[in-house]
Amino acid sequence: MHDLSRIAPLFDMRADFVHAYPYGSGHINDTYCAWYDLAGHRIRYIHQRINHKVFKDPVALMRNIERVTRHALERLVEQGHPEARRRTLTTIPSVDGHAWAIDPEGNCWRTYPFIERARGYDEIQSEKQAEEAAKAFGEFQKLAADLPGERLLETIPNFHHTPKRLEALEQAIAKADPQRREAAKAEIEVAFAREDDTRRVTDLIESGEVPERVTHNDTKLNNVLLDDVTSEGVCVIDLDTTMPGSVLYDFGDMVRTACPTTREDEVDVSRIGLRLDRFEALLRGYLSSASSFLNQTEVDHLAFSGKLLTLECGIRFLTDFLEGDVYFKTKRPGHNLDRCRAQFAFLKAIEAKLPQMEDMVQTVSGKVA
Ligand code: ADP
Ligand code: GN1
Ligand code: MG
Repeated sequence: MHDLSRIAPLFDMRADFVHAYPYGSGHINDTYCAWYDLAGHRIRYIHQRINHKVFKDPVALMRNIERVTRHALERLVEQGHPEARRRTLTTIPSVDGHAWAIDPEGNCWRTYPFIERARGYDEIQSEKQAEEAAKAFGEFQKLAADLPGERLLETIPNFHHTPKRLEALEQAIAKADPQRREAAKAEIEVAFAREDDTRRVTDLIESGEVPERVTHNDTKLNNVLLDDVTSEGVCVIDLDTTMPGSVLYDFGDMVRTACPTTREDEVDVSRIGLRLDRFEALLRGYLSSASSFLNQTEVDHLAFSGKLLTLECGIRFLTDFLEGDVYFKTKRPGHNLDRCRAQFAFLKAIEAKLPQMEDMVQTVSGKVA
């Protein structure tokens, strides 16, 4: 917990700090909602400490974010969007004119206007939400596609290189505390039994069949804010991993987070299933905004991408459990192992329904084309 009254003066807020409290359920950064007084009116902002253990160069990361958010705002204004500033993150400058500020302890902070009348969901509630979220992520990719200038910095190299994630698991197993290794025996087997799957998309990228594009790379459902009234995707947030990637990583993570019947860390794995209606809704939403730029190989791997990203995320939770919970924020002992078990239960649910998912891709993409 940080003292936000010491962070507020680092930014050009033009309003008086009132109070702040930890906000949201992200696993990486320290996020605070901060209320300010502006001539008797209360307005709120998001102050965020960037996790510099995860993101080694926060200032370079902020340069990526500045480029992406400026470009998005320019496009929205050009299109005459009535709510342009609610449709993209915009950064509030620091007192010395940067999109970030460094506190006396060396932490890197940023500030965003709070997007009102919208929220992100840890657990999906309706088909409509799936459709709107996927449409918004597709629109984000479309917008990022014509980002001018040099290639974006890779804020985490090989972030979705699944074979390398499996290698990292292998190394973690070798170094792990024996009790943890024993507790995770069954999950380790699940991961290594799917070694071939881990290579499928990286092989397609290497052969050029799947192109590199600017993608979000962390498209979990709570990283898009949906309008409180209409459920429309208002604003894509959490842009730390927006960098060169594959659309399959983005679509796959939507499947991982919008199609299970439970939360990401459900302990009762017997409750974990796959909602095909939600998968179909994701396809409808995503293809409505992305079909104009996807190639056939990308479309043909949309169902598989859900399996891949679920496997990869399970591997990452498992690795973190074996390494002693050093990456993802956890709320209880064994939390990362629970998350891994939930991912692997969902993985099996996908495997059981993959042929139906493949059929849906062909039907929905045929209708959209
Ligand atoms: P993390 O990388 O830790 O997931 P996020 O950037 O996703 O951090 O922020 C954590 C949570 O804070 C989000 O899930 C969302 O609920 C909330 N949040 C972040 N930015 C905003 C914003 N500009 N307006 C409203 N809520 C926000
Ligand atoms: C993290 O930052 P957040 O909570 O939106 C992670 C994602 C994982 C996700 C699992 C930078 O996302 O890659 O899929 O947790 N982000 C980073 O819930 O590692
Ligand atoms: Mg997040």
